[in-house]
Amino acid sequence: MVLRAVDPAFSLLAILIFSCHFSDRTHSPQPPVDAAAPARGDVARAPVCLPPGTLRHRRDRAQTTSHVQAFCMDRTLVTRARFADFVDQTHHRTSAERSGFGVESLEGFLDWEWRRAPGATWQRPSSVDNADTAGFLRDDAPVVMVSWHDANAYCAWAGGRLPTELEWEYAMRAGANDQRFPWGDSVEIPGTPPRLNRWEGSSHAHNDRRDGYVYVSPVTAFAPNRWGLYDPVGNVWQWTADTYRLARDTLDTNASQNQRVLRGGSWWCAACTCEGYGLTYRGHTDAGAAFSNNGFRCVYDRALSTHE
Ligand SMILES: [Ca+2]
Repeated sequence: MVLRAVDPAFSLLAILIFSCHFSDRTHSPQPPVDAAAPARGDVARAPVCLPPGTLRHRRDRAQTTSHVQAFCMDRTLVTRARFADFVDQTHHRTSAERSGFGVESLEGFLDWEWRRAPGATWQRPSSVDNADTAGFLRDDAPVVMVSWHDANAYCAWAGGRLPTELEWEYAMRAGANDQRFPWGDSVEIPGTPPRLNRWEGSSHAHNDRRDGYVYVSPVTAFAPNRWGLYDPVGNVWQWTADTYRLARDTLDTNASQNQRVLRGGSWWCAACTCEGYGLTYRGHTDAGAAFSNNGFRCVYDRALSTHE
């Protein structure tokens, strides 16, 4: 069942606020190293190990250079199949299961409209069943309706942690300095296949389906970036470890311990709303919130053998 009106008390929570940070980057040029060669059909289980490097980036009108230590990162977003393994072994109860609802947006809603979906969980993220929402239920779909707390618990179980914003951007840029997307500054390259899963259409009343997906897409549906990481942007927002601050790198009285940063944009992001997909945008929401367009991947401080 879906509430038929926007819950005003929840609207602020439901809307991700985006700010643009067009950055000036320099990266270590060394190629990444596979932690383990992926077996056929098992690409999601093989993390990629990235070299150390530096990012020279602009934040809040100031330019700074940050050093990034070597780390390994999940090649793909965490899938429903992997999250199911975690739940089977730990009996973890997600934030949505505890609260009794998730938050969703569906084709036909108004732009920026999100609604509580009572009973929605990572296992059944959508309140409606149709050919498009069936994509949420694939084993190789990214897990959604997971809070920041759920993502942290999963990554700890997997022997890792959530990436910092710096690590996330370093990995997803893969050396693409001063670009809005890993492949350039334009979201589309004429004559080539779509590069990411985003919302296509003049509004959320109708999706043009040009990239093939209204909601989530399988985690290897689109080409990876040059370091072999899939869905560097688009598909689902990715939780990071960082607390959201209006002015990053500064002390800020608006900082909230409950607001965590997400990066990358999602299937819901569109030219008619936020254009949040891309390398320069930041999203943020409550650490306990579970949305149908939020997911995550983990990083590891050393090469590891993934869970079997
Ligand atoms: Ca799409």
